[in-house]
Amino acid sequence: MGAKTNKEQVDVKKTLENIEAQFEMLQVLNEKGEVVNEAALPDLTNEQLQELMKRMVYTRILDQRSISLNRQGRLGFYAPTAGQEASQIASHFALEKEDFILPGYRDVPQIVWHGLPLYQAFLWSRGHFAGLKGTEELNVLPPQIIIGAQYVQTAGVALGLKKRGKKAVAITYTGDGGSSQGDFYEGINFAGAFNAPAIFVVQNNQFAISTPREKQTAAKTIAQKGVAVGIPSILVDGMDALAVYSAVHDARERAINGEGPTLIETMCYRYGPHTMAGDDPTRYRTSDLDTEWEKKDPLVRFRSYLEKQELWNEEMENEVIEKAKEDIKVAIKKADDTPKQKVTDLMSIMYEELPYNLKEQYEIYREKESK
Ligand SMILES: Cc1ncc(C[n+]2csc(CCOP(=O)(O)OP(=O)(O)O)c2C)c(N)n1
Ligand SMILES: [Mg+2]
Repeated sequence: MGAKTNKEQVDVKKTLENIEAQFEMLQVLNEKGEVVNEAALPDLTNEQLQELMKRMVYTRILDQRSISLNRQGRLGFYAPTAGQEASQIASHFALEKEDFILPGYRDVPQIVWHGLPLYQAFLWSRGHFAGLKGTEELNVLPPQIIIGAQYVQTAGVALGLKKRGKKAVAITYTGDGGSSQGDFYEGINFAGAFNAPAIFVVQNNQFAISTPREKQTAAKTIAQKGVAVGIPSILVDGMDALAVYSAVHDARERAINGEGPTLIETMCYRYGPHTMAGDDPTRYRTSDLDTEWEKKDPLVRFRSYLEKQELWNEEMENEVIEKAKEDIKVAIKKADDTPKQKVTDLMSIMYEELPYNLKEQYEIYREKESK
């Protein structure tokens, strides 16, 4: 019973060799704000470039103020965004109003720039139902706390857009951790199979809370996972606003021209803790790593690119900072002035028709709340 000795071995490892070479990271601006890839330089007017910078500066201030409001007990759930502005704001900048956004919990800035009033974003953070009022008209779905869960829904929304003949896309965001979820694979597979106009963004900030990206997958890049489901995929420098814009803009063009979905991995970093609920990043990240990534800062890089062309200066920056602070002050006041959420509100928002057991409770609370 000797085993065959002359069997030619199939080289099963061959397909994995150098696969990352196909996923060279797209970069347009280097850390000094110099153009390193003319071919990928997006076609944006000076005004558009300035607007993009304004939004990124504004969003950094929004993050700083949100952290401090959270510490004062004036916000509820908050997931810091500093470091991810290019990934979030430049990706959103490539969209149109008719596009649908399916955000994760860290992606509140994108839905604010899509039209959600700031005071509502604050109410959402507090778990107040009015935070999401009117989002249907804005083409925004609620930020999803369940990681990866919006991926399957995005494939569905995109398929709906296709069936209705809309020239629009559904875009979703998750993190590197989210790409380890089953939903991630189902979503990108379904969208590929149905050639749906979806854009799947994985913001790879390299940690899922404290778990480093290397412990989440044996794949060298997350982008390459798109190959398995037959969809175009790209790895982008997520600290480079112009690279992110360019990748999302191209993906959108392909999607609305009937060429289906794209998976985009944005390599980025969050400077702050995972959320404001007690996470301590010094337990799982070194200060050297923080310093290394601060050098790649998306605002610093884009600012120096614009300053070289005299499209940006300190005065403009200060104007945006003041405007952001003022808007935030007004918005938090408006959130404070919004009537408190009642238990009956929660019930009637949750159900189109209350189940019989809740009807009874509803009456009890209605009675209590009327006093
Ligand atoms: C399905 C599911 N499992 C676990 C959690 C708990 N959880 C919340 S955030 C998180 C890490 C997510 O990391 P990543 O996707 O990289 O996003 P990031 O927070 O880094 O932006 C986990 C495990 C969750 N919300 N949902
Ligand atoms: Mg992450």
